[in-house]
Amino acid sequence: MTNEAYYGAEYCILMRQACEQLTALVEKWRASYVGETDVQPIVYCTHRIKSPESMMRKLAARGLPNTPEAAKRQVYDGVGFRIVCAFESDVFLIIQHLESCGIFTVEHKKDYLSYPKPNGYRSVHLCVRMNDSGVLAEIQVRTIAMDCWATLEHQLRYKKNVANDTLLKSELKRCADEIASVDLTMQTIRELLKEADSF
Ligand code: 0O2
Repeated sequence: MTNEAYYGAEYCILMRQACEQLTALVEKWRASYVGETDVQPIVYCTHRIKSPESMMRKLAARGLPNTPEAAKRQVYDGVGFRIVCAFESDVFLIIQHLESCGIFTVEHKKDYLSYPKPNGYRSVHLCVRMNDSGVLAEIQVRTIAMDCWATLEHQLRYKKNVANDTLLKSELKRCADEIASVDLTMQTIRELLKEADSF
């Protein structure tokens, strides 16, 4: 089924507009950071509109009515926008910018960076409502290292029934912990270089 057939053509336009507004916001920040800091905080962004099949699975899993209306009113990540940052401190910097940008209202915040999920997943999610259209969106902000883990983990096992799961889970968790340690070391190296620069 196409997005238009499921969400409706008009709503699809609003969803795409939300992606464009978020992209423009990020591009504005990227342009204003050039030359100001040591490393560009935002490495890249991606966005997607959740496929009808994936949305229907989520509605069913949450026990919500299997209707496009429920999808539009009760699920935030119909529009998913991801911002991938260089360092952990950049994640919190970008979250601060997002919270005060004025183009949407933050309705929930999930800080899996300060409080990682048991499987090792680390990101900050803002569940937002666009101020002009009322469209719901989920903005995920994470480091480039964690994005690498999350992308592979998503393909390998997230929400899949896999044989030999205990070993897989613990190996993926070990990788997530190693990545968290790399993020911390990179952050420390950055601070040391900044200090050296300021002498
Ligand atoms: P997709 O294919 O990315 O769209 P949920 O747990 O999804 O039922 P909720 O409230 O939407 O409920 O959860 P949350 O925590 O905000 O997660 C929403 C999205 O975050 C997920 O979307 C994933 O993109 C990402 N995410 C959350 N936890 C994990 C994880 O453990 N591993 C990975 N790789 N990604 C995660 P969807 O709809 O599940 O999937």
